[in-house]
Amino acid sequence: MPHHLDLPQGFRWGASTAAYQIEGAVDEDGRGSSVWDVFAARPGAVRDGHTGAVACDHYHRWPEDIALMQGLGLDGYRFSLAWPRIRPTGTGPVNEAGIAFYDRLVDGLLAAGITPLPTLFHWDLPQALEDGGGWLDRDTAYRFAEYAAVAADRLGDRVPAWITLNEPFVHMVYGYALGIHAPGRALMLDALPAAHHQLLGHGLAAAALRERGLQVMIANNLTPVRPATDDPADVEAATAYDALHNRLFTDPLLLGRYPDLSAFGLTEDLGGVVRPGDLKLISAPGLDGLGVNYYNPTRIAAPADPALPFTEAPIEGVPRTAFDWPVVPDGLRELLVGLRDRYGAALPPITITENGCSVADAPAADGTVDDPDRISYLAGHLDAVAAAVAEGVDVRGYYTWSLLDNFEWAEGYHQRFGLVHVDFETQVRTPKASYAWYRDLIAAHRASPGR
Ligand code: PNW
Repeated sequence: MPHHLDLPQGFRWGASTAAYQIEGAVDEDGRGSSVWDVFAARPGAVRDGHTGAVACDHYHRWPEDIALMQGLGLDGYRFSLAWPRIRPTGTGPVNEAGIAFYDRLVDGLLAAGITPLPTLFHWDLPQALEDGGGWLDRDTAYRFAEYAAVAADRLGDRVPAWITLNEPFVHMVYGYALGIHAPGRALMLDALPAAHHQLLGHGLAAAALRERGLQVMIANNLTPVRPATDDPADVEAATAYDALHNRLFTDPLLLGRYPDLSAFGLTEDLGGVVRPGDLKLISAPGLDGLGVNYYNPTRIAAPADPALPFTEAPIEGVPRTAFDWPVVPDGLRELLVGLRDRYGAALPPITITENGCSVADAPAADGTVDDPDRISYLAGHLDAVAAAVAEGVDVRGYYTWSLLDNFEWAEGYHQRFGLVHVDFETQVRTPKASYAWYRDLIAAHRASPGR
């Protein structure tokens, strides 16, 4: 039975991926080295020493992957451009062979009736820029805008809407504060300049896209934050965490100012990093859409250790994914309604740009891959989107993470998020039960939209 969803006519159905997680071909056609190539080569950085050197070999198998998207009946496909393919050292000449790959991909998508939705930066910074300080260095924001202009000049005739950054929060925290992701720096709160410089890069790139008549979005990792108890110390800690995870990356874009980060000992100018005029550059281009990546809510308690003003508390009594992330579909409704309540008229239309779960999928003896846990995860979260829409939130589309099992960063190939199983020995793709379920859901919604 196809699941019935009360979502608007014209709601856009999609799937998401990212360059380093699927492309492979890291040394082909003039691609430069990225921070992820270097980080993954460090002993102990990625589980079992996995790297993205081959990944899903999408660089060569993209026609087969587009056929899989077509089989789903997708309206849109969110992927990312590898900056080191387009401008290998981040500053030098443009690499035509790298652009040619995205030309082929975009043309292939359009021929299949699928709208391309590229992300300009999904964490694979050219290593040459990292050697100069990466996102801790203000210049990286200007280099990002130059690269955005090149990509827009070459692909903008066929690509209407663009996402500048993927999850600047996760990139700052995992990449620069904790060192779990590339570039592997563990600076704790000294990572904050990476937040501002990514946002500045967004603002400068957004202006370049706008000048070329293109639409601009950003994909933020957002989470509803719940205090562990109603004890005022827990509530205060939850407010501090919300400012760091959510508002730090959304207030500057929509309200033109940073949230109060005094709980972290930070001044309004983030210790002198924010220069006069920056917030105008960040907010002035405006956003045509806010991309929301949602996986789970966050529960926060008063600090156990005084170095940080919060501590994360476990969410009990709910199912967990193979990644051990709690499954709380209503958290997505709560998040969407909370965004509308917080930002009101300043909130642009929302697209869910990632949502999905890791399941320990393996083909059965007959070759099929049954993933009921993923189907129930997706069904529950789509119901939550429909519930938010019923409460008046303007949500325009849903892109599931992910089309394919892929290189899951520090977890290597151990976490499988795909609607399509990938055998990383043979590169054989096998659509899972969730693939057929999503295909049928999209078809049923098109045949009878809810509102
Ligand atoms: C996102 N967390 O990353 C990324 O955009 C994807 O590239 C990634 O594959 C996907 O989610 C699944 O992990 C996240 O710990 C990484 O809260 C970590 C977290 C959230 C998102």
